[in-house]
Amino acid sequence: MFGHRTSSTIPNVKVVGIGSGGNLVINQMISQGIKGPDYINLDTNPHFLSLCRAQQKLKMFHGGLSPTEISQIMEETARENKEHFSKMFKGADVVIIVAALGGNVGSSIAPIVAEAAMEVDSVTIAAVTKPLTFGLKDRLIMAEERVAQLKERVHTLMVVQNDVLQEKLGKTAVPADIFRSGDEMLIRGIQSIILTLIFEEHRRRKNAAAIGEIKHFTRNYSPAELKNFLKQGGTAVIGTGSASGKRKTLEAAKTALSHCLTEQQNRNAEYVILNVTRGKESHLLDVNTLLKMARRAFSKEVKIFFTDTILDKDMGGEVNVTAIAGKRD
Ligand SMILES: Nc1nc2c(ncn2[C@@H]2O[C@H](COP(=O)(O)OP(=O)(O)OP(=O)(O)O)[C@@H](O)[C@H]2O)c(=O)[nH]1
Ligand SMILES: [Mg+2]
Repeated sequence: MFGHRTSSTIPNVKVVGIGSGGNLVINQMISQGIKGPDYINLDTNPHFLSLCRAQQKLKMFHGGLSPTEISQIMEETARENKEHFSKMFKGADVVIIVAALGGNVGSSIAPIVAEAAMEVDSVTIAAVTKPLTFGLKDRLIMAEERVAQLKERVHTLMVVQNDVLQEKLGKTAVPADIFRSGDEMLIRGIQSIILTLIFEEHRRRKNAAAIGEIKHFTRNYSPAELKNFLKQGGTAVIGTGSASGKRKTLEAAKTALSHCLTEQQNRNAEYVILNVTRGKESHLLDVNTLLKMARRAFSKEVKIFFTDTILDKDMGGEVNVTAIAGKRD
């Protein structure tokens, strides 16, 4: 089912953070207790790396260089280190590369790390943020170039656009709010993929409690099928919503789906990963209504990978819904 592994093996997922933004996301995922994948921190700053939390850390050297030199040198160094990256990914069924584009480290190294992951035949996903436009046009142009490079070098590319988040959060939002919201989006998107890919197997082995507990799947749900969609090559957008109160699941789903729809190109999504996470005390009410809502948003034919997860951590009465809408290019 998953590469060379047998169908009874839980797929190996590796999530690698590159640069400050990417590694902050990894550290938060670890702090939030998101179990399942192997985490890797990759950066050039030894002090920053010493504060990072993954089991595996990889330091790339650069020192005493001017900002204009850094990007090029870093790319060259990354290329020289490609073998290390490949070794790091050996045996991974899925590699998820996380970076905030617009700086030097993540932007320069991520495309080469992606090449390494593709070469070891892992399903390769990049989950990145694009910087805010204001005042920093150069950063945005550079980030656009890196997005284009990544698109050529990964199977599935997920881009969170900080500009879109800024519009949603309104005028009073400061950059820190936008970054926090972007990080949260990446975290929830990656978590949904992990849950959907590996929970079925955990559930079958009756050790789902290692990560949480899963309640429902849609009929014909198959992690292998999701892996195929992710491998077919394309783009995906992430939408998130949270709500409490009477119609919380539907409200949270509406917000998550409508965020996906603001990204026009995904109106014709071929698949949607729809994940509900909630505390023990919340009840998931109407799965069919939820699925209908997703079909109405996209199309009748859209393939929905639905998971409903009860997490150990106390979520109070709140429900989170994450939607990832993807399509081939
Ligand atoms: N998602 C996220 N983005 C951030 C954060 N802080 C800054 N950014 C944005 O991410 C871009 C890249 O910043 P970093 O992640 O620090 O870049 P880097 O890859 O570490 O490279 P350096 O230029 O060496 O710092 C910046 O231009 C900001 O737009 C954050 O906390 N989270
Ligand atoms: Mg940095």
